[in-house]
Amino acid sequence: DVVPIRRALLSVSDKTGILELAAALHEAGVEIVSTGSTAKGIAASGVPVTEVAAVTGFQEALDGRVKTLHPAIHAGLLADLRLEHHEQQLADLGIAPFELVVVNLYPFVDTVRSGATGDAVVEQIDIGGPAMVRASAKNFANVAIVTDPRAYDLVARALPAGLSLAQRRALAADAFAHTASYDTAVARWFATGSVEEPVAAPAVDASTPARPARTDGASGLLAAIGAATLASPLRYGENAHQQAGLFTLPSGRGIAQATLLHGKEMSFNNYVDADAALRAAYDHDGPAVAVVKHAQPCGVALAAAGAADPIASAHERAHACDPVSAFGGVIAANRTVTAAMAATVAGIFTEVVVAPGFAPEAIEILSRKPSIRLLRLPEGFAREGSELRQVSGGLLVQQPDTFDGFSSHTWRRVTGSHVDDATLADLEFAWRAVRAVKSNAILLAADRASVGVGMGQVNRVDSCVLAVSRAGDRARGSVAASDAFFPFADGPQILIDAGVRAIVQPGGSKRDDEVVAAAEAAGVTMYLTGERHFFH
Ligand code: 93A
Repeated sequence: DVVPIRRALLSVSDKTGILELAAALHEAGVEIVSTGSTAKGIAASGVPVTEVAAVTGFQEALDGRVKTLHPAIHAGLLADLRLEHHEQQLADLGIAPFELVVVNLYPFVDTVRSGATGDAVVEQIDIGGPAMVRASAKNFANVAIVTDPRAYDLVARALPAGLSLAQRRALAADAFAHTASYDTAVARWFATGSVEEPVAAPAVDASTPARPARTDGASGLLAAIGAATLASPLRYGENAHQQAGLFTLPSGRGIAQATLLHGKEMSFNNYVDADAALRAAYDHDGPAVAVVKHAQPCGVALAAAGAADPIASAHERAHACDPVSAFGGVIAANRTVTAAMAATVAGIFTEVVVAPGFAPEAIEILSRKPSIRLLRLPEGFAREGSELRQVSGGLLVQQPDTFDGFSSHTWRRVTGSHVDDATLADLEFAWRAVRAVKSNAILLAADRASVGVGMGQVNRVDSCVLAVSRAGDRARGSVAASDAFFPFADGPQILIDAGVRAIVQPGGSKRDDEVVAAAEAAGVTMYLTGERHFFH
């Protein structure tokens, strides 16, 4: 899949590194075609170069507005040489293909920032450059497109063999991102007279992490944020009067990179909720679904054992946890959405379904609903290696809660008798599921599905009351997980009174004795994990 480079087109405004690259290309026997001042520079450095005008037979015209906009150039960029008739037509036209294109665009943003106005700015709107970039990127099967001088090294090192398909594809992604952000700046200038983004990327000083040893991942993220680009201005933020935008990280493989297969554009709140749902669904290895409202899981479930359609089963069980709250919710699945799951979802008012994939019938069923958004995750979906929260005047950065001590083998049983394997599995499920719930979090589970969730309360008693009331009759015989210790016995007492059989919690409260005694008195089995899962 390596395409050997024989002919390269070089046309750059930012001349950084271009002479070194030209020299390396020449040394590898590559023919160099180039525009005006780029060609002049290369020729002056003693490297042979063919002027674009010699290829097109057409002199640069209209003060350079028309240089490379010519079939003799663009057919050479767009010919798909995997197709015999393309190869034949190119030969008939007497046009040679390019295998490498190096272009960066007129410095539009810098020109605006320098204080230029009116025609001087308009003249800096590059037309031929983006056309070459986009043509070559589209034709990544045959052409390597380089828009960033930092990638010259990669090209030079690949000579004389050329670049692999995967490399060309990655370069094409960068190229389209480059032209997209360029046009975003142009559009913004036309609309507002400025190129500055309405939602500023956080100003970050990544150079001096306070505790380098603990913030390695964090400084990587901070550096990445510096390179974050405005992927799309959102219609508005949390509310209609708030401006907002989605910025993507160059290395991101998350919700921000997901593909909208169907439905209206994603809103700010949709992104927040979908991410929260993924956090919950993707914490489980088996087929799992989470239903989220206002960034809180109102149902998390694994498939029932032996279910014919596991992900449909997981969804049904997650939905059943709290059907009232699930109305207008966001659903995340950690497996491909099947037709059976889609058929159930179609009957429930749902804002977003996000999943690693959708069966064709599932798309057909769900796309009959115009407003539901279907989002496919990028391949290799992963949450960021660091989490970040803005505070006034700064940023808080932490490692995500990826603690993996979920096995009951590491827990300490402090009351009751040994429970059976099914109950242990429920406790392990609940202890895992509760960490996607905002603190104070209490989650009741039965048969590896949540049956009542008490979330986001400012005291643990209210979370217990909420979980129990949401579970209703299902509280009896269920198991409970608490994201942090019980400061008093009043919380667990509510669970016990509702008929909860077993409780898992971190322990570590000053009044653990009282908490344990309440469980002991009721014959409820209690496990201490020694680790908590705050999530605020
Ligand atoms: O004025 S353009 O929009 N028309 C063109 O046909 C064209 N071809 C290349 N701008 C065009 N370019 C741009 O010229 C490239 O994107 C690059 O930024 C610049 C390089 O010109 P030079 O080699 O003369 O410095």
